[in-house]
Amino acid sequence: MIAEHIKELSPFAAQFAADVRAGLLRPAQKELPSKYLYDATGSMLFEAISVMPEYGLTRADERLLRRHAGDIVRLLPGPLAVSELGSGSGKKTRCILEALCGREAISYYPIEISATALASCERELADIDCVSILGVEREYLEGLREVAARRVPGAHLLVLFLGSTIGNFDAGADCRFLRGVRETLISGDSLLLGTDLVKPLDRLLPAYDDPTGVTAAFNLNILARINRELDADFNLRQFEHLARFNQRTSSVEMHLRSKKAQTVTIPRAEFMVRFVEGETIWTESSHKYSVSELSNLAEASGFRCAAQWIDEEWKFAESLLMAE
Ligand code: AVJ
Repeated sequence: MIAEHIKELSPFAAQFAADVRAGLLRPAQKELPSKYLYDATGSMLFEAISVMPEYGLTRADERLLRRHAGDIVRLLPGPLAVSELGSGSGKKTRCILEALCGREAISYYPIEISATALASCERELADIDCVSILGVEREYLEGLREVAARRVPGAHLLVLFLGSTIGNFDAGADCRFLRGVRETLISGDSLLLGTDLVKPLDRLLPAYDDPTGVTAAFNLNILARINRELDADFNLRQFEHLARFNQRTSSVEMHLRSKKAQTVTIPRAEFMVRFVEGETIWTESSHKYSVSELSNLAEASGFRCAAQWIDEEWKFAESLLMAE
């Protein structure tokens, strides 16, 4: 019986099952990897979050790139190829690509594990004349190595890592990841890094707990996904969304709190899990950086911060890091 459940799973589902099992059977704080928030439904809910009035992050990122695209590309001598970690909606990338188009034809390599996301980014940016889009369906670093291997001699690479996605890595993993990026680059290549900054809690918390409940839906969807893909019986009405700021790590944490004592069965991952009343599953951390922390991070990962732009309306930084 047990073996049968395993046999039916695709490699992706088997990994999902193993990760869910490991996270929910932890003896202390239960957790789920935040990357599983982004299935088709989760990605659409995130797009909805990004237009909520309380969530200033995406608009700040877009504003900075719209205002400073010209300044950014002026600091980067051509010829240049552009690669992006996570293809995003394409809206932010457009500013950079259009600014570059003024001077040269550009190859753009979005790197993304989701084929759907890649396809929609390609559709979104297809109308820009001087850009050829070459999607890479891989994990970030693996994809970047592939892009670097296709480098034309003499050309430099501009890597985009926008939206403060780096803030979702565990503490320390952000620096390790940037080192990994640096290792695929050569001197003179660059990384444009978008990061959300520390700000007062009365602005930060509503951004992760909007009154319309879109963020709650985004968070709860991870349980719905486990129900759909692993046949589990989570009763979503018996869990509630929780956002809190962890001062020690300077991160907004999202949790799902069990409203009562309950047991959930997850057949395709072959386990049952008990929750006591009030117990939480930690589903995401969103780190909020300080400016000095960013310069340390750049230096510790082998980059030099050549320029930085900060949005004053919603503290957010665009840092142009040069590979030394
Ligand atoms: C994907 C990094 C932009 O951490 O703010 C939004 C995801 N989570 N609301 C973030 C998210 C809850 C988000 N980023």
